[in-house]
Amino acid sequence: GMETVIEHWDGRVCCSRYDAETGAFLTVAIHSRQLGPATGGTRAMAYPSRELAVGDATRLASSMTHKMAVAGLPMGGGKSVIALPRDRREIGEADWHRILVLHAETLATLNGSYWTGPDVGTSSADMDVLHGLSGGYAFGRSEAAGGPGSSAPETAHGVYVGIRESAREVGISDLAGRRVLVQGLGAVGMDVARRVAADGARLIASDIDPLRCEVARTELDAEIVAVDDVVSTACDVFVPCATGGVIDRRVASTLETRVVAGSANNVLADDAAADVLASRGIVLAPDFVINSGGGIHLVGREVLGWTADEVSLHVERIGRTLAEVFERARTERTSTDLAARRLADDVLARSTQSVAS
Ligand code: NAD
Ligand code: PPY
Repeated sequence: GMETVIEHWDGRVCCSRYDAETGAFLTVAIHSRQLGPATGGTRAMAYPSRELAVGDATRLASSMTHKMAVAGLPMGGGKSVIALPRDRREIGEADWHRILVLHAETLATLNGSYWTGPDVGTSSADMDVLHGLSGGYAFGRSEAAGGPGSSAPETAHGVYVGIRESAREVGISDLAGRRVLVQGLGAVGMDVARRVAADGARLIASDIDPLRCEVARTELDAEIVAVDDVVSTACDVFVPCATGGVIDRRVASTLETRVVAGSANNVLADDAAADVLASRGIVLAPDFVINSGGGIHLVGREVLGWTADEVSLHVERIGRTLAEVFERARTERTSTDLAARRLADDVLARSTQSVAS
């Protein structure tokens, strides 16, 4: 029921609307505006229930608050979820445009309290439409429309930097010959796969899309594993780049890896998973730290006026930040996940700009 799904919610506003014509159920969650206007992408996919869609929006929104705080960006956390009646690829052009019009209407209503961006199921082309129709409250427009383009390359850059730092934490200074398992060969995962393959890693990969697996097999010499076999496949570094909820306490207790470091938001399915990983000596790079490269790209370019080179330098700092998180986890004897949350909470507590919270 609803209670178990949104029990965690300690944010400011969560609003939803239903569109009978397309069957879409749209939710925007604003978790915090303490550090600045709330921001976070729009996710469009099918959900088993409205409750699970709202639960995803609220959980992802609070993760964005942590992400912005730890990355040192002057923004709060929010997220949009568009729960579709069927798979995104099966939604026609006209229906999809109508859905974007409705979402833009909500963005306009929120009047700058929340700025969206791309996420799973939405693209830079969609941001062009949302930006135009909402009055400008969308990051990540296409370069043709004057935006900074996809955030995926900088996300992948940050994940790669984070993989190197996390591996170092378990004594792996070189990825050559190491088994790196990439789950999800999308915009981020395929880019990360190319980077680790270039370092000489033994790539293992999985995707629900056989064509993407074929690309990784032929171009990167990847060994392909079935989607259902991913969490039981032994590796040195596990890189989840598909959707969230991959590691629950049971998976955490059996996962045969030394490091978990990928882009997927909310990769942990329950509260116990982080402690189980820590107790087994598996180093987890907290998702909202390691996947902040895309946010750094969007907010850096569009709010702070950074160049692509300045963005890249800030993304490199994810390595330092992770080292700080790992050190804190060691000294405070906590999971890395809790250590990163404490780091974010420290940033929020230090901020004096509390009027608009
Ligand atoms: P994407 O849609 O391009 O790629 C996701 C890939 O995962 C697809 O190829 C899909 O077929 C595959 N997939 C889905 N379910 C799977 C499963 N069960 N097993 C294996 N593969 C599966 O998305 P993306 O932009 O690459 O993002 C990947 C993840 O990283 C998402 O969780 C997203 O929220 C997160 N993330 C992305 C960014 C960004 O800038 N793109 C930033 C932060 C976080
Ligand atoms: C994410 O990082 O999960 C996002 O949703 C991408 C994003 C980041 C910052 C602003 C807008 C979208």
